[in-house]
Order: sequence, then C-alpha cells, then structure tokens
Amino acid sequence: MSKTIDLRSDTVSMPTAEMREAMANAEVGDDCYREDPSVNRLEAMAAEITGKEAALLVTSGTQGNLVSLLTHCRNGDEFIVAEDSHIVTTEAGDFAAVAGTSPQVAPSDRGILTAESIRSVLRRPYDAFPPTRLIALENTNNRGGGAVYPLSTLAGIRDLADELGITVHMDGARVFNAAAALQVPVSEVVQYVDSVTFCLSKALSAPVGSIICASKEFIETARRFRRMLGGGLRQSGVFASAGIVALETIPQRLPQDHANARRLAEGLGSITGISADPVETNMVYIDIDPAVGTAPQLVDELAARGVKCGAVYSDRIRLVTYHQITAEDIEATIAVAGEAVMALTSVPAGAQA
Ligand code: TLP
Repeated sequence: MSKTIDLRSDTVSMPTAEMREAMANAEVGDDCYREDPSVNRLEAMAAEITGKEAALLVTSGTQGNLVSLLTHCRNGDEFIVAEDSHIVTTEAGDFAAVAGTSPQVAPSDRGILTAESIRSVLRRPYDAFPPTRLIALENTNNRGGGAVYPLSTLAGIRDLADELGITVHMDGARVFNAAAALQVPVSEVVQYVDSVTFCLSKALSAPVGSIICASKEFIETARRFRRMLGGGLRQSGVFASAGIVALETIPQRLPQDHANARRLAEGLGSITGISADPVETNMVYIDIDPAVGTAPQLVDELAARGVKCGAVYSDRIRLVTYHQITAEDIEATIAVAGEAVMALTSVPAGAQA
C-alpha cells in the first residue's frame, strides 16, 4: 500500500483547500486590542452556535480547559471528574501545577458521569476537605471510546449542580461529534453547562485553536487568565479564518466520519484475536487477544503496512476517523489489519519482540 492512512487521532486532520484560501486572504488586526475582525467574527459565530453570551479563542484544548478551571475555581478548590479524563490525565498536570486544584474522581460508565455517580463522591462541608467548586464533563469522552452524554443525563447533572451551588464545565473538544451523534444542535448539548471548550483543530480539521463559550462575565475573566498564560495573540485572524470555514463546512460531514468508524469497528472486530468496543462517534477502540500479541506489536505491524494508530494500553489500540479518511481507507485498513494479525500469529511464541 503506497498511501499512509493516519488513524492516530483527528488532531492530524489537515486544513481543507477552502481553509487555506481563507487563511491566505484573512483580514487581520491586533486581537489584544480586540481589533482582529476574523477573530471577532469567529468568536461571535461560536457564541451563537453554542447559545452562550460570549466566546474566547484560545490556542488549544488544554489552554481552554486550564483557563476555564482558573476562571471557575480558586487555588485549593476541587472539581469532580470521571476517571481517565483528559483534563486530569493528559494536560501535563496543569490542574495542579497551575490552577492549584485537585480532582475528586467519580465513577463512570465509558467516562459518562451521572448525577447519582457524582452524588456518591460528595462529602459534607468540613475544613479538612477541599471545597467542591466544579463538575468537569468530557463530551465526547475520549478514553470512554468516544461516548456521548445523553441529554437527560446532562439535565440531571445540571439540577444537581444548581442544588449544590456549583458550576459545570464541559471539555467539549469533540462536542460537535456529540451533537452529530444525537442529531441535535450543539446549543442543545451545552445548554446544561456554564462553560464549554471545543476544539477547531480535531474533527473540525482547522489547523489551530479552541474556543471557550460562556457568559460575558466569565469570558472577561477568562481573557485575563488567557493573557496570564501567554495566550494573548496578535494577528490570530490568520488561523481564526480557517476556524470560520471549519464551523461553516465540517459539522455536516461528521456523520460520515461516524459511519466510517462504525464500519471500521465492525471490520476489525470480525478478525479473530481482535474485539472492538461499540462505536458512538469517530473513535474506535480495539482490544487484542494476548495470544495474538500486544497492542504495541500490532501497532508496529500496521505501521509497517502503512496504517498508523496508537496503543493506549498494552492490549488496547485507538483509531480515529476524520474527514480526510475515506470509506476506501477504512476497507484498506481492515484488510491490512487481517494481514498484520496473521503476521503476528505466525511468529512462534516467545520469538516476538
Ligand atoms: N486529545 C489528544 C491527545 O492529547 C490524547 C487526542 O489525540 O485525542 N480534551 C480532549 C477530550 C482531548 O481529546 C484533547 C486532545 C484535549 C482536550 C486537548 O486538546 P489540545 O491537544 O488541543 O490541547
């Protein structure tokens, strides 16, 4: 196979020709003076799409989550979160190192919390316990296999947060995928949260950027924290313009990515030695039977045949679809995976690297 099929993440998605053209012709200004027309337009679009009062462009999902944590919490506060959440596991420990917060992990099913699971970890007010200030939800849930929060679950969590007088943040890096899966507008999904961060540079295929959407007051404070973290940019319209095209053109294509992911899981799951998790959005998680080999071994065999993906645990692999991955790429990947498993099983036991 000559073409490389890169399924490591939707972060490797490339800007479309239309995005590149918009970037080349972008109207720009100094965004720290709030004078970049492309940034202003992108933020206004994001606020409208999410149904929030205001929006703020940040450099990455990590920066968006960190700025949101800093805005919601004070040093010493705790936030409730599901195990394996990106915000805790994969953002370089910024919640502790920079925001001075600690996580209180609540049980979840595929990373999806419920009002009941959150209630189970609540503690009485006591001066030995950090004050619980925030619930942080991840939608879709990455390590949960791209799982989507049902709207009724979000409504229950909102009610609980109101009862407790605390706030709710959504790490909505892939909230457009969640909305596509539920077949509802994004505003319906995020109506239950005080703040949401979504990423332009993942399934939406823009080269750079994430956006925080929330109340006007929240965004004004968030702007100060963004500056504190070195995220006050100048002519950022050069990439905000690609974000505008992303919002205009990519969300309607996401159901195709989801169909490709479902077909990929079905094809891979039918190979002896591989089992696939249920697919809800654009992520496919597979487990490899230890009798066949380890996840890193299968990843290497696939890479040798032109398919890139990533081992997340010793027996678990993630593959992610996005708009440059075609239905033909999916069929080619399934065929290559069959060969890769065959190659592993033909190596005598004990001789594997
Ligand atoms: N996730 C990346 C890696 O860090 C694992 C990926 O390939 O999926 N929230 C969620 C749910 C994410 O999946 C990610 C990135 C982020 C936040 C952080 O976004 P960036 O990479 O823009 O800082």
